[in-house]
Amino acid sequence: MWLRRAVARSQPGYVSLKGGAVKQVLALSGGVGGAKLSLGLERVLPAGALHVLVNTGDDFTHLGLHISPDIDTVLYTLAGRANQAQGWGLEGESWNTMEAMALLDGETWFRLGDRDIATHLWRRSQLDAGQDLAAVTQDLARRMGVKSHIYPMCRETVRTVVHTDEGDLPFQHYFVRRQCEPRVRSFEFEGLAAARPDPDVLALLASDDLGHIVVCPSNPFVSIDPVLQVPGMWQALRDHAAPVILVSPIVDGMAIKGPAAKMMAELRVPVTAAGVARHYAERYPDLVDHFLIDDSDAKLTDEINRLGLNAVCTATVMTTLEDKMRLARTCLSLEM
Ligand code: FO1
Repeated sequence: MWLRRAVARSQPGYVSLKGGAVKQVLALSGGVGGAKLSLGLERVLPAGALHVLVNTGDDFTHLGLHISPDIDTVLYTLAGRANQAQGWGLEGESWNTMEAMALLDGETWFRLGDRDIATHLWRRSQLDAGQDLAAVTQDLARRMGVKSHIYPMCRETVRTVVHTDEGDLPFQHYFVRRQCEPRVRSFEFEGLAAARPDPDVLALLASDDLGHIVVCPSNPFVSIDPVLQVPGMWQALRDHAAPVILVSPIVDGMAIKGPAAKMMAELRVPVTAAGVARHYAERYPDLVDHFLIDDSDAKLTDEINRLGLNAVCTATVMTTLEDKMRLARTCLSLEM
């Protein structure tokens, strides 16, 4: 026990308040939904106690730049600079570069704002200088004044490929260029077999200072599956003593944001919170302890409980900061 604590205290994520150990929280996140709950968690926790593990399957190289959409959505949200109406990018953005690109007849289907481009240029320069994505992300967070710890799901390159009725599409070509129009057959996470969980995240999981693991209401198939399927990751989460709490991204048969409902229908998964619960229960046995569903889905409680998850009804739709903090407190009130 002493040795494990000593190891934990040497990790960057260790936080001490008034000499005592403060429990750390690990959140798994994709883009918008994950960033919203991460913000709620950050606001109710002591500074530095939140660790966010973020999907990088959506990353790609575009116009020579390394784009990490989900990492940037989490970073910008926690920095208080996210364009909330748009759901990605920075607030107060201008588009001069894209307009100039259009005059060159260059690629403008993936819109990079002038300020956002600074992030991508900086990331590219640091990667070219030999830093890995985890170090670059940590540095970006520090420069943006973010106190929480943000980790890419792995340091290796993993790319989501969407198998559709019209052939295989790289994720952003499916999502942005084709506006999720082609019918999905399945997803593949290229490079995943060679990926490893981030060593800092493994160190956190090896410590008993981790109090809760929260799977945010992000898309199960393209945001959370890539994170959990980094070899060894979901088993390490399952084997930790901390409770795993998952918030359903489907409320009353609809996705709060994004194409999750359309994907589920095309994959022939029932478009309900119970359909989401079954996906996790079957693919990751014994991982999830508590499954948070919206009050409007209370009728699904028995069905979800029968899958071995403890269904908890609460208000899961996050519109205001208060909603985000309330949901965060509910997550953190749950024990094994
Ligand atoms: N999403 C869009 O729908 N259209 C865009 O032009 C677009 C540009 C973009 C630029 C930077 C960035 O970090 C994200 C951007 N996104 C855009 C969002 C992003 O592609 C997706 O929302 C995520 O990959 C899904 O989580």
